[in-house]
Amino acid sequence: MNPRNIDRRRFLKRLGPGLLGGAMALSMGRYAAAETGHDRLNFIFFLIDDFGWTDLACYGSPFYETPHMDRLAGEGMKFTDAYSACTVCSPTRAAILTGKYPARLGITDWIPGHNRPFAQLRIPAIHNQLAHEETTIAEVLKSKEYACAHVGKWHLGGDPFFPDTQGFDINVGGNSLGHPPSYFSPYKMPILKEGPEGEYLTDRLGDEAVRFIEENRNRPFFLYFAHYAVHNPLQAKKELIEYYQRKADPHARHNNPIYAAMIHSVDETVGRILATLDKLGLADRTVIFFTGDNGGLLPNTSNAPLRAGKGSAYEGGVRVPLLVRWPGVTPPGSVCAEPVTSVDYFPTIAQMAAIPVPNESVDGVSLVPLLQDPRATLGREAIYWHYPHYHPGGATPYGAVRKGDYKLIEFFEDGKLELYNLKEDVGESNDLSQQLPEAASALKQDLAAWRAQVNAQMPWPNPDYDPTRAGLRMR
Ligand SMILES: [Ca+2]
Repeated sequence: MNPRNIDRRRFLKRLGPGLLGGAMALSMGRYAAAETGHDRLNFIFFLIDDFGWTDLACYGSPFYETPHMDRLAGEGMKFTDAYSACTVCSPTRAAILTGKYPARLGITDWIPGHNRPFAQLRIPAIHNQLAHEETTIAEVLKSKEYACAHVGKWHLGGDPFFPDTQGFDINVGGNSLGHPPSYFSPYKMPILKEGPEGEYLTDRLGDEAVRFIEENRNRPFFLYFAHYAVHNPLQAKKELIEYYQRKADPHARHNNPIYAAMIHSVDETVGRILATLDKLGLADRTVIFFTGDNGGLLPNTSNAPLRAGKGSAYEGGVRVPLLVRWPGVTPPGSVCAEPVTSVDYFPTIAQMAAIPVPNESVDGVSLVPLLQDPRATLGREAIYWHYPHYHPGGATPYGAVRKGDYKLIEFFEDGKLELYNLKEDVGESNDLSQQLPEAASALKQDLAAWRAQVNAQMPWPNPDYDPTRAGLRMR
């Protein structure tokens, strides 16, 4: 049988029972079609770059001020165990848009990645763009007359692989770059029209996002709002930096005033969008997702109590905040501890929109049951990572699996295994692989079976390996 048919059947099976059942009944019953002439859900997806797990007040930061993000948590659901599909940018973005694991897509490092020619392992080549053949959630929504906007960072290929070739009607600022040359105009970025000199990029993207909502208030829309912030370079508005300088304690876990000011500006855009939805009467039928593409970058922030940060195999590299507000469905102020990951958004949004999906395989599962009841479980066996690359953040080529409370990391250079019980040891300080060798071995087998299933590319021994030059980086 054609494997695509199997994938399609699997997808439809997952989508099936809830499609016209509980989720839609719940959502459709709570609001009237009203004066706007349609009663379909809108979707806003905030993706904050390099945004750490504790970079919000509602996730425990005593320093960063995030009242609007906290409002989302208070009115919606907060996930404690949400993950990015990768420890760096591009793979996670590809996973969000397609519902497929980065390993399946062949986009396992940031585009265009980098190489260490004398390292112990040779790393596989990655695709330098998201292939046009892949179906994005924007294309799925566009097929049902949604207006789709991409605002912010794309990082999934240059021309001709821009967002307007992947289902987005509008593309503001999305190009091949992983970060802006400058957060202040002139930005000198492809695709983005310059603003007045000194305009701040985060504010500008907020303006563009608000305008898109206002212009599309009378039709269903999907706004994918992928902030460039809070990625390097650290640049923020002077008055905000000064504000945070006054309250910074150099010995505290979070203490960088520029980084705090960048978060502050992002939070203001969240506030402006919430206010716009309220003003236009759209809040009740607009679902908001808010998450990050990988862990916080050290030392810009600290992800403590998690270990390490962006570019590492540990939780600090991949555990991210996730807030979802689905009015009338997500219980206000609810907290969900089920592990979820980037590939889940595609099937979630498809189910919420009651849209039949195209003939594609999807690795994620719909989060709708959790959004209805945070104590529900997805019944999923495990979630996986595959990063056959080196990273300045500390990662050497590795794979990882989380199953229940346990996480196994397999380091490909020497085959070393590390096993952690995240429920008891969220900081991954107590490696249980020697104490629980059978559990470690079983998870290692799960990981290998998954790699085979997604055709994961493995690194291989490097004939030019030279320990004295192993850390040398080249494109
Ligand atoms: Ca990133």
